[in-house]
Amino acid sequence: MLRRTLNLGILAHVDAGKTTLTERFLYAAGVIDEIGSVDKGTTQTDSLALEQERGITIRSAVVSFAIDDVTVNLIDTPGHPDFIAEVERVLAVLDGAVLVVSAVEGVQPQTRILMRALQRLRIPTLIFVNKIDRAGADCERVLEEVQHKLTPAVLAMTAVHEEGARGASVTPYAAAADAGFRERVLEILAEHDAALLRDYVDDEVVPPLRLSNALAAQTARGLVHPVFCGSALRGAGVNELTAGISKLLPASAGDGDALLAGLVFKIERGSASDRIAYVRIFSGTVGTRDRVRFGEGGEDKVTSIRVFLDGADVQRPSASAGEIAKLWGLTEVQIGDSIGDVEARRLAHEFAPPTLESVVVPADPADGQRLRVALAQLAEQDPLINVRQDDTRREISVSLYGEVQREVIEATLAADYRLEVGFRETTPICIERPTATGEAVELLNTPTNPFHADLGLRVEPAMPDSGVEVRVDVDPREAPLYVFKTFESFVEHMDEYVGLALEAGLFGWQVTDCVVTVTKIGYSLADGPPSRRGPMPTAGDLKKLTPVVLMQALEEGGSAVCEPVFRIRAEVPTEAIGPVLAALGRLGAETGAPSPRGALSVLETALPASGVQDLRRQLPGLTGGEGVVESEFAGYQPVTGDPPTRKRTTPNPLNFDEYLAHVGR
Ligand SMILES: Nc1nc2c(ncn2[C@@H]2O[C@H](COP(=O)(O)OP(=O)(O)OP(=O)(O)O)[C@@H](O)[C@H]2O)c(=O)[nH]1
Ligand SMILES: [Mg+2]
Repeated sequence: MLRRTLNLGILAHVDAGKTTLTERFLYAAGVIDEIGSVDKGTTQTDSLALEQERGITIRSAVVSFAIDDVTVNLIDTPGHPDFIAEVERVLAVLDGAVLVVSAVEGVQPQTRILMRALQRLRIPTLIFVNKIDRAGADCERVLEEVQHKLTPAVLAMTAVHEEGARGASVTPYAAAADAGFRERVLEILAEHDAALLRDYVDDEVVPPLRLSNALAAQTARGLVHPVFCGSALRGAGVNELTAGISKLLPASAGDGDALLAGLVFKIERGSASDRIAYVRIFSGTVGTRDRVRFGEGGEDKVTSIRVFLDGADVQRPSASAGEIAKLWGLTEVQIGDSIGDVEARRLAHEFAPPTLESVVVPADPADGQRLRVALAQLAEQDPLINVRQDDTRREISVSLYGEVQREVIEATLAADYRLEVGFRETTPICIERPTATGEAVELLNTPTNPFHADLGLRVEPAMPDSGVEVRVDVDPREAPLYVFKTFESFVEHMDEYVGLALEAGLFGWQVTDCVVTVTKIGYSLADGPPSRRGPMPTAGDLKKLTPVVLMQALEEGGSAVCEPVFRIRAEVPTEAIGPVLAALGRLGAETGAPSPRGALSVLETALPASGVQDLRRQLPGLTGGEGVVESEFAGYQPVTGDPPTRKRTTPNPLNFDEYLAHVGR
């Protein structure tokens, strides 16, 4: 029998039951004899000590089981918003997903964020409404919420009985026997299927097989989302969901004989501190002892390969298109690297970046070097922590999504590296946006330019969230093609140099939302006229000159420091509304009228990152522990008052002598 592979992500808000559901699948497939429990710390995928202690998933984990002729590589992801980077890294390797929603808590802000990403990437997604056994479960309400807040294109696949009780169960709807279900299926599928629509309108009888094929086809295209209900804890509805996964989600396609193309989505360190790369292979085959290319110019020999099979990973001589493999031997490989001869896919960038940072301080000042090594290793597994060190090498800081992630880093350093550390206060990561157009030119053979090249740059403000666009507006004949070979390569290099130079603006923050145009380029020649006579420049000359000109242009136009802001939604006991409103007022939030919902009132407003942290700290005291606050990143907005500055990791090019001493001539 030809085996197919389905790389399946399980995504949801925190505590929805992803890890419990994963255990259920493994049990149902006969991979484990006993179902592990998140609360006892005995599940397969929450294997880190820290995950077991805390009862939450921190890292994505791959585990495999079989449904008929399909090998499912299931990726259990964390639901806590502090670990969303883990989810982001797996999105590009999925063939399909199950989005879990709790039948009690319903659609959460995190659910919306995840569903939007799944839809943008057109990942075929089934929805599982879990915890139907818990008091307060209400699948009908949750289904309406899903339609209202996530997508109207949903189709309930199961009926629920004895909802809210331990004995809650489900039965699948059948198109053959259930006219009402058949009608609903036809109605939803006809929207994207002209032939079905015709038959529907003409009252033709549509055979059930044609309906189920059409449903699978539209699910595969992400046009419709079948919804299953059940209880991962008690096993109800899991068989129906399993059948849905095998019938409705498309197994991976790929040619094992084609050129090798893979993507590294996870890095782990083995027991011998060796680097293990998790690679989704899109085409071709990789074998042990093959020399493979990765990233930008890396190449190494694969020393060992393991693939996932029935709850374990097994050694194999090779791995092929469609599979996820663990590769040993690629010592310098990084998350996000392509593997092989062609690039098939890149990592997704679907979620907001971390908005907080904090300085990490070793308890023992003598541990500074060990801390740097340890954090560099953690950054291999999670590049978004973006370890920064200022040029005096005294302070080291990391980017963070939130307090839980900070605690996890602290605990990991203690457990895995025997490093006691403290964190300074977490502060928001701001950005800088140019406020007006600025231009600057440096000419060669002038006192302020030792770099053997002319360079002119213009910086213009652009729309918020537009990022950086680099344009080159010079005569191609003037570009130093003897350095860069082609004009395209020159443009690519300028793009890179501008990107590097924008890492720290006038106030030390990353500069973004602008258009940078190269307005002049020139270089010295050994036999040129006196004004142009001099040594030929190297790529390094332009790389070092770019920040000098760019900062001058930025200074001319000016920039505004903008802080991250969040939309928040607080649910508080109605009697506590007064103190909460007062606290929000002190934090500078403008709040509309609260909308009372019986004993609870809902407040919605926007707050800067620092305010969200303050509110989270104050809320338990203000509401007797009853208040909850949800926050969702909502972009950046100019700070009021004195703009905060960030310590640069390299000297400011506007302090020319210091800069020159740092980069060299
Ligand atoms: N009553 C009931 N409880 C459930 C069900 N599924 C999970 N739970 C419980 O919900 C809690 C969270 O379950 P997990 O499986 O850890 O949820 P998760 O989605 O993996 O959580 P994170 O990975 O931390 O985001 C645990 O206490 C589970 O026992 C269910 O179907 N019914
Ligand atoms: Mg989990």
